[in-house]
Amino acid sequence: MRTLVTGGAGFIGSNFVHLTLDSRPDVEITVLDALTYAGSRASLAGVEDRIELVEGDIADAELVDRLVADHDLVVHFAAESHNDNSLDNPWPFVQTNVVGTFTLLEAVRRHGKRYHHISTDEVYGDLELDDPTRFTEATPYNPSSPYSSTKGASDLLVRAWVRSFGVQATISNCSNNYGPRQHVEKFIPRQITNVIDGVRPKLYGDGLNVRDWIHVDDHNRAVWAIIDRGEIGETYLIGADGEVDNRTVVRDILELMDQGADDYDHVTDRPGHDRRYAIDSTRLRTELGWAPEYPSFREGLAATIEWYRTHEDWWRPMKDATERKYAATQTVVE
Ligand code: NAD
Ligand code: TDX
Repeated sequence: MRTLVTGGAGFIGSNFVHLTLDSRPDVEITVLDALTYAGSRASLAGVEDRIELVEGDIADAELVDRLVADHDLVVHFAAESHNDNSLDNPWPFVQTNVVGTFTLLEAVRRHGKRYHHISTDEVYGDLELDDPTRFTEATPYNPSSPYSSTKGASDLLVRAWVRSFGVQATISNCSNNYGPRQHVEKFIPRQITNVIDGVRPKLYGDGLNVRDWIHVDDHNRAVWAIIDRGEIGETYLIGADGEVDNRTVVRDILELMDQGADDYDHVTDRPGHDRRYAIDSTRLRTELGWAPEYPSFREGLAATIEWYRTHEDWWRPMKDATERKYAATQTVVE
């Protein structure tokens, strides 16, 4: 199966490429990636000779048309993905997440190709800490940030292209991923690399916000389950029952890295900061037989810390610029 992976040089997309090459000998991969600040050839180290890497923009209609025509399946990971950046400058989020997705959909419509759309639980907005409900496929869209609203817009385009034009698409909305090759702007890698550098972890606001963590390989195995066995036109939520508050994550990282559990700082909160995300993945589990393979968040976290300890060459080039950017807007608060 000839598969076009957009965003395959980013965090989740590159892990998808590695996992697929390890487990699916029937799949040939082309990566389409603009190699923005978030994408790097280094994330595809070791598999360069087994894939084709096309450096280009998903909003380039001519390029996308040519590539889609030549593949059986498109798995669409490419996005502007960081909430903090979307608050600073929303335009690239509209361009890549909305116009880029539109461009891909038009190409798969013209050529009649299978399309899987990667999205996020953030399209559903947030939950109160004491709300007993979790997000399901039926939860109404209610995004908070420029990032999540552009992802929601892209999901709605996919639904409309299925209904109006019969495009052969599926959608997945996943919770927060962690694992190797995640950019150091994101919460977990930022704190691990801070600790390696002797810098105290930075917790936004009161630190009681909850995220529902899943290992990136469990996410990507679910993506394959949906491509293999999912129903066309349907949406599947992906989550591993991994709700943890941010303060606990920081304390776990400090303990696993032999530091005092209270050696962190509170910094300026993110404007509009979503309080809690929580996924009910019953549909994926019962209809498609998926289950997470990582035994626990803490074990996955320990393995992730080990990856950053042994791959400083991968993250060091992006660390200083990332922290300089944060320093411009975040200060330590009591
Ligand atoms: P990332 O920022 O690490 O990677 C994004 C990749 O897309 C990069 O390689 C970048 O170069 C590429 N890209 C950006 N703009 C492009 C463009 N215009 N044309 C071509 N390539 C472009 O993001 P990620 O965390 O790997 O997220 C991947 C997908 O998964 C996104 O769609 C995101 O919304 C979704 N998602 C992420 C999470 C998470 O926790 N990280 C959770 C759920 C869903
Ligand atoms: O330094 C930090 N300190 C901190 O307390 C950073 C970078 C983040 N945080 C908090 C904010 C969030 O409550 O940690 C939590 C996680 O933050 P991010 O890593 O920025 O992720 P989030 O905003 O939850 O969004 C992520 O999950 C859903 C991904 O970035 C999205 O692409 C995905 O859709």
